[in-house]
Parts: sequence; structure tokens; C-alpha cells
Amino acid sequence: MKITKASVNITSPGRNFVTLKVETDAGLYGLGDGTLNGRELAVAGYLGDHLIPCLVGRDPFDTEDIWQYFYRGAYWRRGSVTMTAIGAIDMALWDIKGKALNTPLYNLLGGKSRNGILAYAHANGKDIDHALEDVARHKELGYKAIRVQSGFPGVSSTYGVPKGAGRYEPAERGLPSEQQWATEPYLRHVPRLFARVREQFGEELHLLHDCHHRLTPIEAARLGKELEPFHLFWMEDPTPAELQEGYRIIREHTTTPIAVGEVFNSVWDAHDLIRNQWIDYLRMTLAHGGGITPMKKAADFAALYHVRTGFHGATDLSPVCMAAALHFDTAIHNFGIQEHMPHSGETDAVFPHHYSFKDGFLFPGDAPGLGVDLDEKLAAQYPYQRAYLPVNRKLDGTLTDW
Ligand code: EZ4
Ligand code: CO
Repeated sequence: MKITKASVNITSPGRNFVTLKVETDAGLYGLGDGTLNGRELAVAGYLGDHLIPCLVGRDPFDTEDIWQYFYRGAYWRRGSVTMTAIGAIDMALWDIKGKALNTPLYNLLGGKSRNGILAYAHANGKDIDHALEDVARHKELGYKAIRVQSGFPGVSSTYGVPKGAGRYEPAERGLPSEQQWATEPYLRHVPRLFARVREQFGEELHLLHDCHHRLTPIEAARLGKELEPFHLFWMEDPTPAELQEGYRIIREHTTTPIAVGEVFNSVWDAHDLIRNQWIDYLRMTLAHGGGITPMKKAADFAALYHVRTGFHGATDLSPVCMAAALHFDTAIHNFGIQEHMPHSGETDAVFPHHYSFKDGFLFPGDAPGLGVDLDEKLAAQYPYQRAYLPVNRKLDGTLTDW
């Protein structure tokens, strides 16, 4: 089989998505997700200008060699734009492989290690009472694991909590908006939030929380310690991870499990975190981590150190990535949990798919390959619209971490 053509589709059914379609002389095609929130056109340009010309003519079954060709062959390594572009190619090639062999992707990665994928939802509220209402709503929907975020006194807006009515969506159209951050009131607030959640919903529900890299290691250590009575499933992104050894400080002070990595793009971003057992869950996902080929190796490496996966699964990863993630989650042994922010009806219509949700679990379906398609006619009705993640400032104006 030979690759005859590859093209990049950009569509915005409510939010922007970049999809790579790789076509072959066997009449089969594969899809890969190249969406990088707020930097979509950079990945599209990188694919179209630099990678696609080198892809045409190759055998799509050579997933390992093609991955190494783009990773090693470029001389310039890593970075989110590069790795998302390589990831889109790799995902599309595995989709073709599954279709050519007439089997779902999970069978190529080890088969079924479990019957269903434990998923966690997002519950948000402008204050504790509203957050509790949203937890109740998600429990009603069947979720067994829920991430809880709420606004807190002293700031006008909080990451992860929608400003108006409607669901939380990470990016906003137009230029970046600005949100406020204040560490002390946040640190006082979060233990109160989880005390109330446990009081109302008991011990059974898995609870998660995302700190979004806003804390220093010692602040995160304090929070983890104060959250211990509420038995969180994880505390996410407590501190930025460029300095991996920062996590040692958190680890030495608390038994609250730690998840990190939604901004990582290589196993080298997590090498020390994993081998020193400073984290419990790796959040780097297939699209941004360079695709299925390197992520299988990263997951196997993590398994040696009792680290499990907890893939990022926000709405800015397209249904193509969600489908790939669910096959991967099904097959690997050290799966932990899968983030699930359901896409809008418009997005689901543009990307018809075989995966499904029932009673707190996700299922990849049994269609060959990824089991997801792109309706190009419908996609064309939603042209790209510039959008960004908000930026965050402390009350004195200092820009803070994401
Ligand atoms: O801010 O997906 O855990 N989930 C998150 C998300 C991220 C966005 C970034 O593109 O932190 O809401
Ligand atoms: Co996060």
C-alpha cells in the first residue's frame, strides 16, 4: 500500500479542530487529530508545508519508521507544534492499519484489557453551592468520577468555571480574555469545597481537582495535605513541571495522588517524574504526545514505576483523538482514568463516531481502525475562527501560570 495524498481540514463547529486525512492507493484513508488549542494554524502549516510532502509515497504500515523519520529526521526535536503534527500523522496511519486489517485499533495494541473505560466529568460552579448542584447533575448522568472546580471569594472569574450560563469551554473566540488569580483565598477555599462535596455525596464517588499549574511546590504540598481527609482520586497540575524535581517537594509532604502532563509532548517531559515515582498519573495525550507510537512506549515505561495514564480529554481534543484514546485505554494494562468533556452536538455531527458513554464508562466500539469519520461537507460550513485560551493575572497584574 502507498500513501497517495494527505490533506489538512480546519473546521470550527463551535470550536476549532485540525484534522489530517491520509489517503492510500488501496482506497482506504485514515484520520489524525492535529488540534492544538489556540495554535491551530501553526500545526496545519507545519503539516502542509513541511511534513506532508515527505509522507506521500510511503507505506502507511511503516508506523515506526515514519514516526522516527519525522522525529529524528527533522534535526529540530520536540515542541508542541512539531509533536502534534507528527501525532496527527501517526494516528492517521494506525487508523489505516486497523481498517486494512479490518480490526479495531485496540486489537493492534494488545486487545481488551478491560470492559469499559472509567471516565471523569467536569462539575463547576461560581461558588460551592453551585458546584454541588453540578456534581449532583453529573452523578445523575451516571459518572462515577467527577472533577470539581468552583469560584472563590476575592476574584471575579476563575479558570474552569464558565462566566455565564452554559458549559465551560477552554477557548474563547477573538483575542485572549484575562482572568484573575489569588493563591491565598484559593488555598483556603478548596478544602472547604471538598469537605462539602464529601458531606453531601459520601465516600463512593471518585473526586478530582485541577490546580492548573498555579501553585508553587510548597503551596501544592499544603493543599495536598489539607485535602487528604477527602481522599481525592488526584490533584492535577499542582505546579509547572519544567522543573521536574519540584514534584519531589509535593511528594514528600502528601499522600494525595498527583496527575500531570496535559501540556507535555514527549516522554522526556516526564522522565524524572516517572522514574522517581513523584507522580501517579500521566496526562499527556495521544495528539500532543506525538501519536500512538511514542505514547505506547511512554505508557509502558510509566508502568514500570506504578504510574498509570489519565489522558487529557477536554473539548479541544477532537473526536478523532477521543476515539484513539479510548482504543488505547482499552488495550494498555496501566490505564487509570479518562477525562470526558462531551463535545457539542455540532461537533459530534461533523465527526460521526462509534464510541459511546454509559453509566460512567466509555466504550471505543468495534469498528475497524479508530471508528471515527469526518463529514467534510458539513465541516466546510464552519470556517476557522481565531480563538485563544484566557490568560491569568494575579490581583496586582502579574501574569501567572496556566
Ligand atoms: O485547560 O483543554 O484538565 N483539563 C484542562 C483543560 C485545558 C484545556 C487546554 O487546551 O485543564 O480545560
Ligand atoms: Co487540566
